[in-house]
Amino acid sequence: MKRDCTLVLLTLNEIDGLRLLWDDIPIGKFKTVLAVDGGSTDGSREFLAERGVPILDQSIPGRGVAFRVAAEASRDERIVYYSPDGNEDPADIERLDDLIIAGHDLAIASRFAEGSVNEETDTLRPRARVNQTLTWLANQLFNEGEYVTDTINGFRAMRRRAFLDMDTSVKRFPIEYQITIRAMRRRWRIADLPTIEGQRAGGESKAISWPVGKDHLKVLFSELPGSRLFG
Ligand SMILES: Nc1nc2c(ncn2[C@@H]2O[C@H](COP(=O)(O)OP(=O)(O)O)[C@@H](O)[C@H]2O)c(=O)[nH]1
Ligand SMILES: [Mg+2]
Repeated sequence: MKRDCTLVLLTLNEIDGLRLLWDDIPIGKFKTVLAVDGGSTDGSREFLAERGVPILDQSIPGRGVAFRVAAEASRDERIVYYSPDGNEDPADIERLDDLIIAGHDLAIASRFAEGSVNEETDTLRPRARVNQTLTWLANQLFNEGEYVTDTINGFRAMRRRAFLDMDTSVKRFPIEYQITIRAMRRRWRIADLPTIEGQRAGGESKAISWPVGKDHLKVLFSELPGSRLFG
């Protein structure tokens, strides 16, 4: 029996990753597989179309928009978001869904849990430090449950209806942060899945550090009225 779950591939010029990872993505296990494409021009769309993957377009760019387009189009109970760029280990796709089946509301592949590996090669690890600071802040302000070690990674699973009911608003990268914070505010059961982050397969990251970092802080502040500081 196939999983009552939609596997979503998020693409914006990821042809190298798609070629490298395709055979390891457990396509046949999911009732629905679809791609949300942000306007690729590198052959990603053709690659997916040749393999029978329906491609949804987004009217405006951004990962946040893509998350909602996928959830609105799906008819399945659960949803897993996967970005085929080399950073995310396809072996974790089914594990994330299993955590939702086991009763969690949100399952996140964590780059900072015990047993995780973060791909950053720079010895000062600026990206990891910023990530971990944002994660610490979210935990301090919103989390009453167990510490969530990676609030920002996009590789995650949820129940589809519950995600739509959350009524997220972020259009671009910090969508994951908004989801995690709202999940904390709603006291969702959040699972950390230690993951091994791989190197990007090709192309370039679309997340430019400073603007993206600033956008995360904006999300943090916009969620503040619901923080523990305000009771
Ligand atoms: N559909 C869609 N995918 C996007 C968009 N922006 C980025 N992505 C995809 O999201 C994933 C993560 O983006 P990436 O640039 O690698 O961010 P990083 O992993 O944080 O450096 C990749 O698979 C991108 O192709 C977008 O606007 N729409
Ligand atoms: Mg990436």
